[in-house]
Amino acid sequence: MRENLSTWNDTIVALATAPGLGAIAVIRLSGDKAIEITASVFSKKSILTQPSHTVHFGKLLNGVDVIDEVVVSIYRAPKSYTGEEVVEISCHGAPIIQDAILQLMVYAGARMAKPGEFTQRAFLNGKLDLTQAEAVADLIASNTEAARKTALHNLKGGFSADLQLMREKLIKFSALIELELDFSQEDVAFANKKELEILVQQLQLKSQSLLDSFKLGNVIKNGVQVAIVGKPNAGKSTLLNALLNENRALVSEIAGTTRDTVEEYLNIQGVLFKLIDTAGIRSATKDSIEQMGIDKSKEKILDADIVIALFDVNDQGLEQAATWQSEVSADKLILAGNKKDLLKDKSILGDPSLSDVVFISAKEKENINALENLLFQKAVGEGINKEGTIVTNARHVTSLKKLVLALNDIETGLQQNITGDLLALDIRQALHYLGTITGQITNEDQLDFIFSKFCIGK
Ligand SMILES: Nc1nc2c(ncn2[C@@H]2O[C@H](COP(=O)(O)OP(=O)(O)OP(=O)(O)O)[C@@H](O)[C@H]2O)c(=O)[nH]1
Ligand SMILES: [Mg+2]
Repeated sequence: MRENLSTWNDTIVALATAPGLGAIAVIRLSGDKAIEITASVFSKKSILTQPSHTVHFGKLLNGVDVIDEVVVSIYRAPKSYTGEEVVEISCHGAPIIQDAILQLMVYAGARMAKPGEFTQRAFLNGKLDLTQAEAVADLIASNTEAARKTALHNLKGGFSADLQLMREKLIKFSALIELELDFSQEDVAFANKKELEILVQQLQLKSQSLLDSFKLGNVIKNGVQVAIVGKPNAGKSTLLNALLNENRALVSEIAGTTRDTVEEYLNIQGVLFKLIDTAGIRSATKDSIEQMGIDKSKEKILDADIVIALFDVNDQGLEQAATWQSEVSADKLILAGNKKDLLKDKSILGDPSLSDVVFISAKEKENINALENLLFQKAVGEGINKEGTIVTNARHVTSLKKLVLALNDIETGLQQNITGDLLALDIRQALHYLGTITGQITNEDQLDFIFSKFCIGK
């Protein structure tokens, strides 16, 4: 498959920096003719014979027209990002210059690169495996510290290393069992079935823990949806403003102020939370617009990863807390008792049936930190500080799930003492799914799909 795909011998070109005005822009070429093409429009000295990892100042010429004064960096194959001949041209950052140079390169024989094509070539040339290539996209898209760290861990091969070790051990067993099949007349046993059983159990544990890490991985990569819900006037919009530290949502003493949902992002300790302020929920309203808001709030409760059920502690706090506990599952519910500054009878704060409640004053910004910590704990737990790999990619989850099933088949087979040829089939199946994750086994459509999500120039 790789041989087939790497027959793309076009030289590609793209803008590597963000489009638009900047002090400097970088245009990158990769392919057999990258240096040749650049040399044909570069003046002052010939870069054709220059060694790898060198930079050269000169002019880019369209005939006799000077397009720009540029710095050209040369990376010779295989010591480059893509593993091919690579040239990076740093030019002045005007969009008109960027366009002129791209056109010049296409005229001189390069082709515009597709999204992710540089990284795809790096993968096809064995510079990166698939999980590492995917981590490049994640790294570029990362918008929090936690997302950056996880992507970097995977880019350095953290995820692949875990899987590669498993794969090698399994390949060894597969080889031994196939050897047994060759000698089947002679009744010899090369593979130790007990050892295989132990390996399969270790693999099951490992894949399961990788699968479990996806809940956290998803949080890190995509953020956490938090719906702030409660009765009208509970102080939901005031709480949103307190968490954001700005007056984002309209606050008033009139019940039913918020009609449409208001959404804003909050970064807590490197994890992104999408806070959604909703319309207050009351059982009966004649106002049809308010009713639409209420229906939307109920939808948000279903969609949210975490629900902050906010109630006024001065208004039947015990009853309200109990209602929320019966309506929202405990794993996503945070109960917040608001307006504690107005409490006349403070005994409610020590009430054992309200031990799960965080008491706050949104208006006075009291205990907002405790609520933030609770949000972080609920979404992430201790996971983020743990060593090890966190799966963030839905494609990997699908393959891991299939891997777990294949491993279960091997285990059952071993218990039922099935014949070597059937066992070998099951092992091959498990190896297949392991291979699809790191990209040893893949198909062209899938690769195109993965790389099409990259940005152009990477
Ligand atoms: N004393 C006190 N007043 C608060 C507190 N939080 C909110 N309020 C007041 O309660 C009133 C309602 O606040 P909002 O934030 O608009 O309430 P809401 O839950 O968004 O209301 P709706 O959008 O109508 O559903 C306002 O007058 C706020 O100033 C608090 O902690 N203490
Ligand atoms: Mg409101």
